[in-house]
Amino acid sequence: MSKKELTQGITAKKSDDFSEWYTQIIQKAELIEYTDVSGCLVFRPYSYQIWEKIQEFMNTIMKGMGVRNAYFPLLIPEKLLIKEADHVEGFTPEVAWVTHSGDTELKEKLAVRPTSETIMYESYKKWIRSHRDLPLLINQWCNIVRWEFKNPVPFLRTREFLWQEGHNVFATKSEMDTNTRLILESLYEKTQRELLAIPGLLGIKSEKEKFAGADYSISIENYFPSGRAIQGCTSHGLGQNFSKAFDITYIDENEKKQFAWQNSWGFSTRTIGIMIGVHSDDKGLVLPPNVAPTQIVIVPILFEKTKSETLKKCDEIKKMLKGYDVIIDDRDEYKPGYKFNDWELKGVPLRIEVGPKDIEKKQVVMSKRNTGEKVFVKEKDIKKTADKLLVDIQKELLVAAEKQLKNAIVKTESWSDFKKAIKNKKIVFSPWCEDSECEELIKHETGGAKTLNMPFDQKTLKNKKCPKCSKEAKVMCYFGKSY
Ligand code: 86X
Repeated sequence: MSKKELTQGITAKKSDDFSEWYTQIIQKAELIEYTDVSGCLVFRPYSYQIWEKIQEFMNTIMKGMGVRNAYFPLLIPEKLLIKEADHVEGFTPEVAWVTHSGDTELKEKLAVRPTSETIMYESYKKWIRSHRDLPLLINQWCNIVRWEFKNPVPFLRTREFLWQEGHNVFATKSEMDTNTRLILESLYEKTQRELLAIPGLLGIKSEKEKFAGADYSISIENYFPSGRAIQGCTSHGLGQNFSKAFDITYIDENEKKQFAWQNSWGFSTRTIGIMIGVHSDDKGLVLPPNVAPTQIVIVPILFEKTKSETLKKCDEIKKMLKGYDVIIDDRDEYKPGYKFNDWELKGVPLRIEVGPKDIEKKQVVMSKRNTGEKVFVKEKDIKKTADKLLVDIQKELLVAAEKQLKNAIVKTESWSDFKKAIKNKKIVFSPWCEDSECEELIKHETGGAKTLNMPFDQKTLKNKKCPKCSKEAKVMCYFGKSY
């Protein structure tokens, strides 16, 4: 995209044509480039920097939990992939295969990893002997390929994507259960809220929506302002399903052989897309300071006579702002107004304007990307004020996103309101019978609303009926059309 096109900014409105707005934003903010392969997209440096911030944040937490990073091969032999049959079932059309080297057919075709349970557990069975080898806590950062046929949406649904997949092994069920939940709350929810300023709904997936290879799956469901729910990330209690298929056993304190207890958990580049959709506006991207590759841009107001003095002042200010990533936009070929638009499009949280008049008055102008609010700041207060404003922006984005999520949820016990809410692109929170057939009917009669998850803390329901089948409700559950 040329510099000139960039000045045009986003021409679609988020509220009128969300999909066009999203498509423009990811390209004009230089996050994504399309390729000739549908569903395979380029992460340009600006979006990859965001991914690196996520990696850094998550690596720090994982390290604190005793999780170590490793890397397993991309290609998985067919026999291995189908060893735990449940987990592949329904997915097989999505597997991409390597069948040839040059013109020669391979003896056994190799799957491009759609997830790495099988290849990792083939190693785990060799590494685990005694209870002293447990827990085994391993994560890998890698790319994944799933040849989906639904229409791709950048970040949200692509055929190749980046993620971390964690695969932990424990001696007991209770350790596994505790850890599966810990990952969701202390790793994923923390990353979403504290780094990306996005709220979510935590809970357990229905039998129908859980990972087939797992005993249970728990998830964070997010709201995407196109009017759909989206599963942000998941943590699966695998029980002993894989340890039995892969013979992952250990000798316990009583010299008895036991099958190990496992979980697996994943967080992907999908969450970058959710963050973009949740915070950004008609001027472009809005990035939370904690994840923004650049927190502050200094824009000098340049005149021929005062140019060197102004630039010198900008350098001084940059030095005051140690600890932040700061850019001085000293490009000669653009006017300040153009630069303002450009950095607004890029979502830089804080802008500092420095002109000759400001220098005379020993002040600068600071402007918050999220609200557009401008404040005059005395030179001596620059660092202190920037600190405060960036903390404020981070908080304000989460508060606004929480409001957005809350407004998207309709609590109801009536079937007609249920259907109306789904039609109005809401998430429904409703009592439910937990019956899979009823779940299927709900999906059918609402044009595709699925169960999202069921909150962990359930109050006992008294005399509540399932709005669809009128049977006694067992749980409160979130429903919605989702990606
Ligand atoms: C499910 C389960 C799990 C580790 C996660 O959700 C987080 C990180 N893995 C992934 N899943 C599959 O097992 C799967 C398998 C095949 Cl063969 C496939 F083609 C697609 C798949 N998609 C999801």
